[in-house]
Amino acid sequence: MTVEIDQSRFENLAFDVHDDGVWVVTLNRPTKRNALDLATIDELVDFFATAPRAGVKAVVLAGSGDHFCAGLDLIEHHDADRSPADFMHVCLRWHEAFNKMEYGGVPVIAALQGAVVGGGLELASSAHIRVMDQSTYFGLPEGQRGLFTGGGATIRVADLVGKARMIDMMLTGRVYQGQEAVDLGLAQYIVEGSSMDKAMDLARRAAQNLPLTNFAICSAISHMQNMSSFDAAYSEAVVAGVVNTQPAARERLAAFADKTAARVRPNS
Ligand code: 1HE
Repeated sequence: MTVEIDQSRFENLAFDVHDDGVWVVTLNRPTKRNALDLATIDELVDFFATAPRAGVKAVVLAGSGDHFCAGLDLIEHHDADRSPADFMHVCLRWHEAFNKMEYGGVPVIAALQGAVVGGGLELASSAHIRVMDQSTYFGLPEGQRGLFTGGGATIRVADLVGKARMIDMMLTGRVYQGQEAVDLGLAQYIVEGSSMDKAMDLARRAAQNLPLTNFAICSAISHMQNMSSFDAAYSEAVVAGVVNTQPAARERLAAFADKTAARVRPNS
């Protein structure tokens, strides 16, 4: 069951497809600092709904230009003069996109630079791995704009940094950057050079895992966090029953048994 991703459908996302199944997906509105208008959200829903059935082994999510993403398209929001119901539906569409990322089963590695703010941080926090560089900074400027988060920050950003820090970021406009952002959990990696190079390296490594194993890692763990420990343990057993008996794993287990598989060693 493989479906095709018709790249001609997309205007705000650009794709670079590699032979090893890694897709680089780039938010492509640099003149608007990759602000998320509705059309871009629709394209994210479209891509991430299809990717798990299209043989995409890993995604590197990037932003073109100097900034990853400036969050909600404030100009579109201003001009549309939306009703509460309209904006609720906008938010539900954002949730659909970001849930498809987090729960879709395809590893998503965000390559971050410059501003990762507001809805941009909500987008980044839906990725499984975040890589930042020295220019990257994180903020939730909603408070200063007279707005509130609507793309899942109350769940995902609070999960990464804790409730108190998220409230401080929103109340005071506090920005995090550098090693401190990594120490807080906003990113897992910080690099001196390009976040893209490191993200590609991580994506290539993840793409070598069996797809069903990656599916479990990039779907089941998030689902299980939403369950009681009792139900999560049960679900873990069911998922492990399926994943750990997959025929494709036998070769890897045999390689361990005959001592040809790499051993786990400390970093040199
Ligand atoms: C935008 C947006 C945007 C830039 N919507 N158009 N997000 C924010 O509050 C962040 C708002 N943006 C910024 O603080 C800055 O633009 C940046 C730090 C991201 C970049 O600064 P800079 O100096 O490189 O760019 P700029 O000169 O501010 O903007 C360049 C252009 O991008 C300009 O358009 P132009 O047509 O006048 O050239 C800006 O209008 C445009 N632009 N950011 C629309 N966000 C589901 S709820 C989520 C709620 C939120 O995300 S609230 C947080 C919104």
